[in-house]
Amino acid sequence: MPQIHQGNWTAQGKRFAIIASRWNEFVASKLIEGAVDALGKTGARDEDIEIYRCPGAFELPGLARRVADSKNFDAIVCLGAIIRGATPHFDVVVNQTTRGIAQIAAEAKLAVGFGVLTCDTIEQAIERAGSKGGNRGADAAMAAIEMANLYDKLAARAESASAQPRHRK
Ligand code: INI
Repeated sequence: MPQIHQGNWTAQGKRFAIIASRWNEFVASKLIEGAVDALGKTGARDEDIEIYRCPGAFELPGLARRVADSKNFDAIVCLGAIIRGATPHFDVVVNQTTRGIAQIAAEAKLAVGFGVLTCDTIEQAIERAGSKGGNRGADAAMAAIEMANLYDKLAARAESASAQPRHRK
């Protein structure tokens, strides 16, 4: 059997930053609630969760980058709600936000959960923020927990490999 490497869903002992925009605050606050609830249920203590707020989704990547650079966290969870009905520049905001957060997820040395809703209507957003479509804030938190644990495993493996080189001269 090949070895399978994946992270588990234990948040205990890890530090989390939730980064959330205020646009469509009714939806954003539900995403935050979902994320905090998921982190708590999987073992994170309140003192290990910090919440950072910014005006809109466009500001999320800049804030997320600085929070990542602070090196105070094992994972960040990015949350927001971009709703087409509310803006003619929906596509610009969506593209810049997703591209910016994806870049941090690929480059920064911590786990990143993506819980930014991109919906046509406020009703669709509400559905995904704790009513019948689940809560994307909670989903993003669970993804961040899993990836933080997987990155820890990779780091531990790299450390033990460098302590015991396989190919000696
Ligand atoms: N920001 C959002 O987070 N959601 C939106 O739906 C939205 N709309 O509709 O425009 C939005 N725009 C603001 C943008 O993110 C920036 O905050 C703004 O352009 C200032 O830089």
